[in-house]
Amino acid sequence: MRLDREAVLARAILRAPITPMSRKEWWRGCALYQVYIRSFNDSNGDGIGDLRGVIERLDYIRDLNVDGFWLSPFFTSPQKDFGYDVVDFRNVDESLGTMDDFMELLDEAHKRELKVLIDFIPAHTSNEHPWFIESRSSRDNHKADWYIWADAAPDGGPPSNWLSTFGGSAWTWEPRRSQYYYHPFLSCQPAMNLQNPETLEAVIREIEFWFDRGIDGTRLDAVQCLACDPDFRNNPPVSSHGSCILISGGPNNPFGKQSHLFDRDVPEALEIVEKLRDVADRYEPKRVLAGELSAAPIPSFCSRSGPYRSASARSPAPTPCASRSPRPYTSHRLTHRWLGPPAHGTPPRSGRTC
Ligand SMILES: [Ca+2]
Repeated sequence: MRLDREAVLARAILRAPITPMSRKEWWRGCALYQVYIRSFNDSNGDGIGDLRGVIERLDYIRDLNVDGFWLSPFFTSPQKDFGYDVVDFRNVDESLGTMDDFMELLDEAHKRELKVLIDFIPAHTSNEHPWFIESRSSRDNHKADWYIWADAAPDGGPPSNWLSTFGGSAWTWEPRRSQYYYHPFLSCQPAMNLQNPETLEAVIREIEFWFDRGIDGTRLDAVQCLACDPDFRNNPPVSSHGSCILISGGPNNPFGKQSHLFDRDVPEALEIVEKLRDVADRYEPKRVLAGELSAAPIPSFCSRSGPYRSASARSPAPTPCASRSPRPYTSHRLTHRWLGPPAHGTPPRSGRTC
C-alpha cells in the first residue's frame, strides 16, 4: 500500500514522546523559531535584512516564548542561492553584517536565554569557493577528489540520469578536467565528496570553528545529499503509484518522475552524520544537530532511520527531526507545509539559476 508522505510524517510526530525539557537537554520538546535574515529586519535601510536587525528584534523573539532560533546562512556568498552557496564558511557576508555583529547577536541571545542554531551547508559549496577552484583545475591537484567528478558516459552525455532538484541534469561539464561534476541543486553549487576523509575533516573543522564560538548547534542543510551512489547508477522511474517526494514544479516536474535510489539518502550518508555527531559530542554542553530532509522518499527514510532515532543516545540520523530529540523537528520546507508560512517569510529555494 502506498504510504502518503504527509501521513507518514503525521504518524512520526504523533508517536513521538514529549519529554519535559531539562536544563541539560534543552532540545527535548523545545520550540525553535526560524530567522530568515534577509527578510527579517533591516537595520540600515539598504533593503536587506541583516544581523544587526536580528539583534534589534531579540526581545520580540524571546516574547514568542520559544527556546531559541535558527539563523539562515550568513556566510560570505555570491548569493546565487541566497547564502546556500558559500565561498567562506568562516566569515559573514558583508550584505548581512560582520563577525562582530554575529558575536554580539550570540551574546545578546544568550543573555535572554535563547539558544542559537546556525544553518550550515555540509554537502556543497559555491563554485567560487577556493576548494572547488583548486579541485576543478586538474585531475591531480591536492583537492582533485574533494568534489564528485566523473567521466562522460560512452555517448558523451552525463555519467548518470540524475536530475537537479532545481531542474535539468545534475551534472555539468568542466572542460578544465574534461569531466562532469555533480550538483544536486544549482550548477554553481558543486557537491563535495564527503566520503573522502580529508574532505569531511575539512568540513568538520569549519563546523568546529562555529562550535568554538559558542553556538548551540547547527541546522544541517540537505542531509539527503551528504553522499551519493559511488557507482553513479541511474535512478529508475517511479512506480505506477507515483512518487512520494514533495517538490515544487507540479506533478510533471521531471525530478518527481524518478525513484531517487542512488542520488538521495543513500546508506553512506548515515556514516557521515555519525561522524558529525562525534564532533558535536566532544563539546560540553552538547551541541544540537538538526538535519533538513527534503526531496527524498520520506517513507523509506523513516523506516531506515528508525533505529538511529530511538535506539541510540548518539542518534543524529539525517531525519526530519532534531538530532537527539525524540520529538520531530521538521525542516524549513516541512514546517512550512505543516504549519504555514512563518511570520517573517522564507524565500523560495527552487527555480533560481546561476
Ligand atoms: Ca541591511
